[in-house]
Amino acid sequence: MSEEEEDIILSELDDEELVQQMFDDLYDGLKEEIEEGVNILLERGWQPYDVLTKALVGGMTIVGADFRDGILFVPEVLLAANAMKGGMFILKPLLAETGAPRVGKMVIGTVKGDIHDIGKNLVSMMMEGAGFEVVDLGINNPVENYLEALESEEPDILGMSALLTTTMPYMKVVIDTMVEQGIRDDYIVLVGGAPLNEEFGKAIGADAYCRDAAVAVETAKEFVSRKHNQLAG
Ligand code: B12
Repeated sequence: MSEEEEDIILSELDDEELVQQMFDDLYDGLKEEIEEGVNILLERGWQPYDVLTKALVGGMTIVGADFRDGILFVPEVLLAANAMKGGMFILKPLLAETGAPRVGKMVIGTVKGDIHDIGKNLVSMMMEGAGFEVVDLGINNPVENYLEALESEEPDILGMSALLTTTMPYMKVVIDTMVEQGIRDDYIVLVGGAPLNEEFGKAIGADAYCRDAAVAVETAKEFVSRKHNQLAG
């Protein structure tokens, strides 16, 4: 084995090198290495949220760019997503461990025709960490799934995720159906996903578009406290 091919020992790298190596490992879809990297950063005292955003989301951004540019294809991106999920699985209980009091309930799901779930899962994790109860409907949800969950779960918030320009208009189908049934104003509707923006959120009648999971938490808290104040007053 030549010098370059020798196995890299992750624990011997400094933080910056390790994060760079994790970008490479995520790119290569190496789940075990990603899990090891996450554990090492945690052992070194990194906050779970920093591991998530700096190492995992940072790595996925690179994957996203190369997917867009036709350098990576679906099978490779699936492996990268799988590696990312391995890391997220370790972080999930830690992010949820903040002991925050229950502040509200959210039903969340990716819309019909769309199977991207990493962003949605991240939002769920961060919301749980902030004290929200989250009911996750998974991917590829037709309007009926959302309506059934709203009725049975009685959440404060409905969250919808879409990563494709072809599936994002489906959010409007869901909101329009809620309007038709006279239940739109009973819920706070938050939408998110890479191709969306604030203007789109307004145009389809959502309460807010959230750029990332941290903004989702802040926005959710704000709307829920506003709602409770209205009810009280
Ligand atoms: C991983 C990935 C995949 C994986 C998904 C694995 C999985 N389990 O999710 C696989 C390989 C399966 C895949 C498949 C496809 N993909 Co894809 N994929 C991606 C990629 C690289 C990363 C997405 C991701 O996970 N990002 C990381 C997370 C953390 O970010 P996020 O999803 O944006 O979420 C954050 C925010 O948006 C927000 N948020 C998200 N959801 C919500 C919801 C709420 C309520 C709130 C408040 C906030 C919020 O908070 C999140 C956390 O901060 C993107 C590239 C990109 N730039 O987004 C392409 C991308 C989305 N995919 C794309 C395409 C074209 C496809 C395919 C059609 C490819 C094909 N030819 O088959 C299929 C579609 C399958 C389908 N029907 O859904 C295109 C979409 C282009 C477009 N204009 O529509 C992109 C943009 C790549 C590109 N540039 O070409 N993909």
